[in-house]
Amino acid sequence: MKNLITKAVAFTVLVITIISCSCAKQGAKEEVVDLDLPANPFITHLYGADPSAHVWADGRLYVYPSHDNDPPRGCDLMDGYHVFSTDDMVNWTDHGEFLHSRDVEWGRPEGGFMWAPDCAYRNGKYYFYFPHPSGTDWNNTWKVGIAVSDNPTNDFKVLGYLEGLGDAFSMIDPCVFIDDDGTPYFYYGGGGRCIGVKLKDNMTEIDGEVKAMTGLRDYHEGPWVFKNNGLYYFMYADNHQEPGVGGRNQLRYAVSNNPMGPWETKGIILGPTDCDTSHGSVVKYKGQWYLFYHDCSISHHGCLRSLCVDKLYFNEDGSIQTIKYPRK
Ligand code: FUB
Repeated sequence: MKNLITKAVAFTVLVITIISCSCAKQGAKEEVVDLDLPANPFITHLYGADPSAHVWADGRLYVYPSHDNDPPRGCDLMDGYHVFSTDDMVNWTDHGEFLHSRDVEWGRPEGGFMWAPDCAYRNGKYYFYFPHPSGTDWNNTWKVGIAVSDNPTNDFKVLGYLEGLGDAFSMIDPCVFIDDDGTPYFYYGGGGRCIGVKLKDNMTEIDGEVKAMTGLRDYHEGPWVFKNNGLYYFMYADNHQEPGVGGRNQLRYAVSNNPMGPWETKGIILGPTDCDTSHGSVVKYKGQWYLFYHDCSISHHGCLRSLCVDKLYFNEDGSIQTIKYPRK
């Protein structure tokens, strides 16, 4: 009898556990922390552009922008990457300069031209991808350098550059996207041309043939790939040269069921700002999506740009609401 009661109790506990686990799964709703945003621009002590934002395992949000040096000479003198981090969007830490063109052995002798970067985490290491020319003839000699570190903010050592990418003319603005199954993808390109390719697990070699990204209406530069609800999103800067609408770049997006496209152009995430260029990233932090981008509202100069952030919202059908610029 005692044995029977023990078995009945054990069975009941098992059933309750199964039911409660399945309810927890079905009802699992991601908590959204509604953080206050800082005033834009949120970094005011130095100029920066092209922010790539990532959330790393320590729960902080990190932003890797390019650095506009003052005084500028076009975008030629951009150099000395800094990384910034926060855990509340308002208080930002500048972790200081962590990479300069003088650290790049294969780089152009005159330095500068450290343009829009990205960073990725894999197997305990942080990989920093930066476009930099290898010759004086800068726009024909772009390479994507790779630096690696055991931590996200400093000690980056330049390993070399990604080989096998093909024609270098105007090929800038690297972006690395790691899919849910762990496959890393690499995208880059300016001047109207963008390519994508898988990366090997070592994050320093391409895995297969590069492929042109197609279906991107009016693509100019600045790719950024992310995923929401199983759909891949490709954000980029357009040329915005349609007659009668200006010339300042906008951030457009396209979607696909495959991280290598073909892409279907959708809408505009950010219309023209006060800057000719536009370049940014989309990231989810504490359950809320954000757009990081740049404008020129401090300097009113196109090569002295400043970092901005706004909340980004999806509609029920997966489309993205256009952000109001400037935020009031
Ligand atoms: O910041 C230098 C270049 O300007 C970037 O590589 C482009 O995306 C544009 O923002």
